[in-house]
Amino acid sequence: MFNDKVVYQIYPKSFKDTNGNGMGDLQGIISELDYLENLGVDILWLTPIFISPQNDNGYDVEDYYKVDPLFGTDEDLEELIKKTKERGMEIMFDMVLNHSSTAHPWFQKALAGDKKYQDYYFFTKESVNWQSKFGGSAFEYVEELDLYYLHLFDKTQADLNWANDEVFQELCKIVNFWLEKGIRGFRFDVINLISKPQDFEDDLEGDGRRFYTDGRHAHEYLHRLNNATFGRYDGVMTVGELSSTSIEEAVKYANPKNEELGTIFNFHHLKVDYKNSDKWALKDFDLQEFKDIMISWQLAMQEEDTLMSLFLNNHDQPRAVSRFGDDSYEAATMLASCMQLMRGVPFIYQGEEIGLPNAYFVTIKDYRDIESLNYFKILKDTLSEAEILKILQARSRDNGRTPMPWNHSKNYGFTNSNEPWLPLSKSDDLKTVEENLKDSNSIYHFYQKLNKLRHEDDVISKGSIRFLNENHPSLLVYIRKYENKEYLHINNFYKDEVDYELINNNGRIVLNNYKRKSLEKTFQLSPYETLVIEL
Ligand code: TEU
Repeated sequence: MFNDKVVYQIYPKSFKDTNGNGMGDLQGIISELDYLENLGVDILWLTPIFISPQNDNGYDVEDYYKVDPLFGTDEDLEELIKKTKERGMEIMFDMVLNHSSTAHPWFQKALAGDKKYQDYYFFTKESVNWQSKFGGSAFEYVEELDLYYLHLFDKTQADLNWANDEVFQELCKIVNFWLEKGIRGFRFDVINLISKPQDFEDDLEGDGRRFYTDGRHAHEYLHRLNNATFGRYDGVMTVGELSSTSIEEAVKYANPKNEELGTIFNFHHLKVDYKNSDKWALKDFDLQEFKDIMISWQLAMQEEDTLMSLFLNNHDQPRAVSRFGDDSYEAATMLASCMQLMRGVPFIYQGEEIGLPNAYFVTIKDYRDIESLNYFKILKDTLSEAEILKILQARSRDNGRTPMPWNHSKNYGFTNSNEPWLPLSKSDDLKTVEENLKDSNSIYHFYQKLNKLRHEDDVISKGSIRFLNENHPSLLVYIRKYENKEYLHINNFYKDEVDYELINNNGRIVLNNYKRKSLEKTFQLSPYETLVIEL
């Protein structure tokens, strides 16, 4: 089980540039292994570093066996794996097996008319009305073939046909290749979308997702993948990214008895600021909805003895500290404490540990993300440019992708190049890594404490969870318990102070983001305060 481990997600492009091309690279990661080790993380998840046209920043893979020269060489990767292991950490790879780039030789052969390779994908005579997740139709017409092919994401990301056993064997070969190279973790991209019907029909109720989300054979494919690859090794941590799934399905993917995945990512709790479920319509976040989702997922996972991942940030999300907080130390630490100390496996996304805020870009020229650029065009039909820019400021995936600010030298020490691939955050509140390391009360040092608790305290790693004050308008409160030790965990999600009454005030303060030294039976929680008490 991985309940005492912490995963740190690296977005290599934005981590640290050492070769001056304006993009982070593997040597940049190697140069900061001390930083990561001192933070106290166990597994480093790297978003895809394979050869790719980079239309979707590496989630469009052209060669699953080779490092993209943008990030360095195969030797750099070997050095990284070796040096990571020397520090007692492991590398987790991001496997994009639902689709390949259209630049992949398989797809190129399919385009050239080779029937064998057309069966690697979904080529059809007619298209149906399914929508791509990045906007527009999910089918692209190929004139030379007079056929359409399916792409649930960008048109350069063609969906692979897992029902074809040759495809399945090729995918197993890739995973086994990396296991032999020493990779001991895998994050499987949109892995609940791998089973599609063989005949497509129009979706008269929605965008098509009900036909391919958690499809008929998804569990079976994953079970077979597990048994043919990572399940043959000890200690491989896996996490499956699940798109639009349900609790019932998620619990099955993560149940160790089913031999599918170690843990899962679901996103329900990160849609509580979507107006009518529309990502591109702004709304303040709804704490009650957030709580209801967290409570039901935590309890369902606990009931089946399965693990969920604990996260508010990743490379597809705006920064939680800006989204659910006010970019302050208090908000960053409360959000971290509230999430990370629940039951499951915590994931930290690069920059989160220094409270890195959103990008705050004011012009479309600063954006690079394919989804943001597509929606900029799509939304123009109904909204003014100023309105769209406001939406992108809140919702663009580039908010989470701005480069790491290491120090106050040129480009915050991220690159020597005059042109970082994506501008750095324009926030005035930004604190660099250097500033965080110097200040013993920084967000970084708070994350260190959280990681230590995860590693050393059985209540956090093994304890059960139950929730209190479930309908309180501003607090999220829970109890973790292991054997006869109990922690009460109180989190104030807003700026207003809140009264709270304890049953007794004899408890010990385990963690707090203010300088609270003692407890009173009735007291006031400060703005964004987090408080953990051993009862
Ligand atoms: O994301 C899958 C996914 O559906 C989303 O998180 C998506 O980016 C969001 O819903 C758009 O609003 C994964 C990767 O994490 C993402 O970076 C890739 O772009 C995507 O798969 C395709 O490989």
